[in-house]
Amino acid sequence: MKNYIDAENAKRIDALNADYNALAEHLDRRGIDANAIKERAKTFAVAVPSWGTGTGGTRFARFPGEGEPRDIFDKLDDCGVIHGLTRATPNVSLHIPWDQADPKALLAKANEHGLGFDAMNSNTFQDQPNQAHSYKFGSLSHVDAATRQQAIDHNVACIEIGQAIGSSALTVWIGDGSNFPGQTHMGRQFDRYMASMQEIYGALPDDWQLFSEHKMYEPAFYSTVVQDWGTSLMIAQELGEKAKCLVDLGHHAPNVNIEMIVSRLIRAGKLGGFHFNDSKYGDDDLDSGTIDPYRMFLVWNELVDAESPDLNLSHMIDQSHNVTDPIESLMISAMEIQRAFVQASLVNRDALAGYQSDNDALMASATLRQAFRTDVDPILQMARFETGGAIAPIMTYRASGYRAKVSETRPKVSGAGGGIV
Ligand SMILES: [Mn+2]
Repeated sequence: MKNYIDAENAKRIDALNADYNALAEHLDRRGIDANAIKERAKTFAVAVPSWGTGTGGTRFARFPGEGEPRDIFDKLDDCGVIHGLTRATPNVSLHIPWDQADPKALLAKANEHGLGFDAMNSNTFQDQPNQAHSYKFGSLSHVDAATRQQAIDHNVACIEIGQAIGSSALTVWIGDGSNFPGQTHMGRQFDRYMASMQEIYGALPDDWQLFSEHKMYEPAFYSTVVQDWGTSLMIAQELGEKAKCLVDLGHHAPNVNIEMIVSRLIRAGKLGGFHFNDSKYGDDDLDSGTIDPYRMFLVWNELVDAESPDLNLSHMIDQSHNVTDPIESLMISAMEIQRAFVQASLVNRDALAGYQSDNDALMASATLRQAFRTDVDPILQMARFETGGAIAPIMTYRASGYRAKVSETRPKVSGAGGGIV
């Protein structure tokens, strides 16, 4: 890939230098040092979900793409391409049992691409072949103790695998809930969930974090055990210091003020991280920044505002790619999330605070929009160029013919997809 990066960058570097200098001059007039922002851009990292490298599906069908990864090792190869081109995705988030493999082999493959491992994800929302107890009616909150124990044991096993590969967090998302009023006793169901989570928390190493991920609905359409950030906060507070809340941008009702949820969780000291994606109607799992980039900017505005050594967040992408090449979608998404981070870094916070004190709503809002409207492409491109990445990742990827090459050794995989969590 390096040869393609060099060749494609050579075509674009003169234009980039001109664009970068023009932007630097513009930012200088606003009192902003472009080089300092560029160095900040280089510190950005978002983890790629292993499951995102394959084509996802809807509730109705999955249409496999060419050269899809056959196993976790192919997925790590694809993640290596994404990071190599964007320099923004140094870590991979694994899903167990989808990515079950010998930890030594996982580490060796990750090292080959200079990748590390982010949060581990447990899976108790579907049954595996030969599983003793079914999750049809729930997992960690199931009425049957043996089923709950099986789900607890699986989460503990995820921690053990994670320890062997250098991960330090476990994300728990469950599909438990109910489809009909009266189907479950909501209070007792939550009690059972908390008791199970206490067991998992007890197995957590000292330097690990446990992320509770809420989701409003689906697959349980009437009631969901961990349905919103209030419940998630309750869980994190009851479990203890190592438990935090994970916010998946798609797991809210349309128009919910997610940036305000972020602000509240920061205040409570309980924000742990994000699953980035975008949506129009529900948990659409569309590419980050494709529907409402301003909302993502406003989320990042809160994060940049609250930046401190104590706020150490896990950023992950969580998307389902149904009609695009997953590598391209993941690259675009990583760059769009990075863009929001950089734009939020341009907000004149002293001016904003002044407008807020003066109740000048118009200028306060305009201050945010000025940062959001700034075209920071040259900063993102230069940050990539200077760290060995591609000025234009998508065009470089296409020029490399990577997908066609891997298609020769990876047969089409049909059947059920997964990964909308
Ligand atoms: Mn998620």
